[in-house]
Amino acid sequence: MATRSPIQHTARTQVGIVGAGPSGLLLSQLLQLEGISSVVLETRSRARVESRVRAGQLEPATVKVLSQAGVGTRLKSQGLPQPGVVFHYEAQTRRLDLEKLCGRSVTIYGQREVVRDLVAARLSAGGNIIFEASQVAIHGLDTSNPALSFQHNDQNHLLHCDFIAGCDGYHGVCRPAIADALRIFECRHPFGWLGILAEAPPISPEVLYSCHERGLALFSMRSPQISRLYLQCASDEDLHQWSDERIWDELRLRLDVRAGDLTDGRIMEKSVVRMRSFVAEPMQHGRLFLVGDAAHIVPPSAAKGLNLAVADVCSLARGLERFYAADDERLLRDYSKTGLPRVWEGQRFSQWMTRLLHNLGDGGPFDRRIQLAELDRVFCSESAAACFAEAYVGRPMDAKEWTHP
Ligand code: RFL
Repeated sequence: MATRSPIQHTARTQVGIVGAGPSGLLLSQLLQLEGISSVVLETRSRARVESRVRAGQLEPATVKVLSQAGVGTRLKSQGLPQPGVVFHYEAQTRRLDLEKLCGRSVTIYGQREVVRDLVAARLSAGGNIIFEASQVAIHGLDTSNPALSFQHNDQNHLLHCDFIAGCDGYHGVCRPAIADALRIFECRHPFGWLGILAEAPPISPEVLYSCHERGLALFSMRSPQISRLYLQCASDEDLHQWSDERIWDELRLRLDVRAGDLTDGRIMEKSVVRMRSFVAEPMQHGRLFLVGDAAHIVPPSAAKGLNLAVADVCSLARGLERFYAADDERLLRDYSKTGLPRVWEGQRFSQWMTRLLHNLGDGGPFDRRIQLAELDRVFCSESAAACFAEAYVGRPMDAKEWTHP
């Protein structure tokens, strides 16, 4: 065992979960509904986990799973249904009616709220989430009795498990622990997103993508008072170069709105994220399963990351339920094989949206004309629009995959 000082506490659970992001918390919640025990180890504090601003757009399948998991009450009352999506390019504003095109639509509900709902549900059900756990390390993955060691409150702990779920995101420890068994597929994009969360009334009731020659701008509303806005920027953009005034001016320019239409309210959060496309194959090794961002990252252009993570969670929860209920290992054995086609479809569409909406830099006017032709095609061909809507809204739920039908 690689711990430096003697273990002071040992415990046992069926599934050890690393990471209390949406993946780890939802997995723990679904497992509890099946009577399977778990412990969640999280490196950050509860306050930090509950305050991270990230995703906002949930596919109908994700909304359904969260409701089935018992965390749908606030989502139902505060989630903002998005029956359509709006594109602005070359001084035209065009809307796609998602409901009409594919009979389903997406919902805006912040990831922060999803996490808060899940933490509250876990804790009120007596769930064990250990926040501020440090030095998390994995042991015995190739045995039937793997373990997680960690430090908490200056004490060394060892948690024996049947299985380990690596829900610790892109920068976590689980994927590196099996690096030798993985093949990595990666694509870095030469730009990032500068995102703000601001007290500003909506300029559109629906998500609005502006495909501007200066780069993408994206508007979405989080509530009637709060907006989430993004600007394409350099991948290593220096936030200090962006005063609030400069951000609002650039947003107005790219969104093509007048000063009075987009009011520059208080900016509550400001950050730059890099665009990354990444897949680790296979998504499992021995008794470790990689889930969500630990296994794959998509650029946020098509709002797929959290939705893909939820689909992984459901498929793993179902596999674990079959294992414990019927001693049937087949779903667990096939976790990666069944998940990867879904992941690559998410990558395909996210890549397409990324290339469609950003200033690609080196492509010049030729690439721009291709983008405009692609956009026109979506609006001029009903089958292209339907195809877009289906990919954007996500596939309908396959009942076999969810733990709790
Ligand atoms: P997370 O959310 O990164 O959570 C991982 C958790 O693991 C903890 N951790 C550790 N814990 C213990 N020991 C360690 N060694 C650890 N290392 C890390 C971390 O502290 C953290 O709490 O991964 P998870 O749960 O898989 O969730 C994935 C989603 O967060 C992500 O896919 C989405 O945010 C992506 N995304 C979007 N997805 C959507 O479906 N719809 C959207 O609208 C959407 N918008 C976005 C997005 C991502 C964005 N950024 C920040 C890239 C918009 C943006 C700007």
